[in-house]
Amino acid sequence: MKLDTTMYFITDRTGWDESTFLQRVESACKGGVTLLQLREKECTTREYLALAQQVHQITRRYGIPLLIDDRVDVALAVDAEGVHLGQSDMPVQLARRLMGKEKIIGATAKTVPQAMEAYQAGADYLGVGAIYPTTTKVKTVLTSVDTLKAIVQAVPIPVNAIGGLQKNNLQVLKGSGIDGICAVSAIMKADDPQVAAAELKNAFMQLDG
Ligand code: TZP
Ligand code: MG
Repeated sequence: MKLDTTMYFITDRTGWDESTFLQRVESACKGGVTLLQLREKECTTREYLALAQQVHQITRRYGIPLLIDDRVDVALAVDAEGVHLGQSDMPVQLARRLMGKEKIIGATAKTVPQAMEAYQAGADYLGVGAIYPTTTKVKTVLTSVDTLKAIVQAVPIPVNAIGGLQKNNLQVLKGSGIDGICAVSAIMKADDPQVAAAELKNAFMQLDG
């Protein structure tokens, strides 16, 4: 499946029962999500596998690549399209060796050196942030838009911004050269994930670079 990071949706099932969660994931897919990451920390490996399989059934129907946060084993077990690795997760080079050339491997980078290292190790795209504080439980520090721009200049792979992004606060990203945006809450907590995903994607595309 082709990598298009324009509207990258990352899950957080906190507060939703399983069937509502899956309905919301499907709704987001209908809204034009181009890449989806399953990112669930509070479950056993057995539960994570079952959830990943169910989410994969949905994403396959919409032709959207599914990436698994952190867990190369889960990604391989459900034949997901790839994995996303943070700075404390498995090194990109090792994951590439385990997953092969065809799988998508994304990495988190907060500095230019981290970005260059991830690219050289074989990452296919980078997530950079947090641009704004996040309301999720994710522990992260802010990354400036200047650093984001420097990362875009430093690597030839797609770069996405992440962290607190909403349809009405994307202006700071104008001219940054990023390829897309990542969002959890703007979609996951929206009244209607389909509308939210479509509006967020549209707001990003309107930025015009
Ligand atoms: N990494 C940096 S911020 C973040 C992650 C995984 C969470 C982003 O969530 P939200 O709700 O879009 O701020
Ligand atoms: Mg991680």
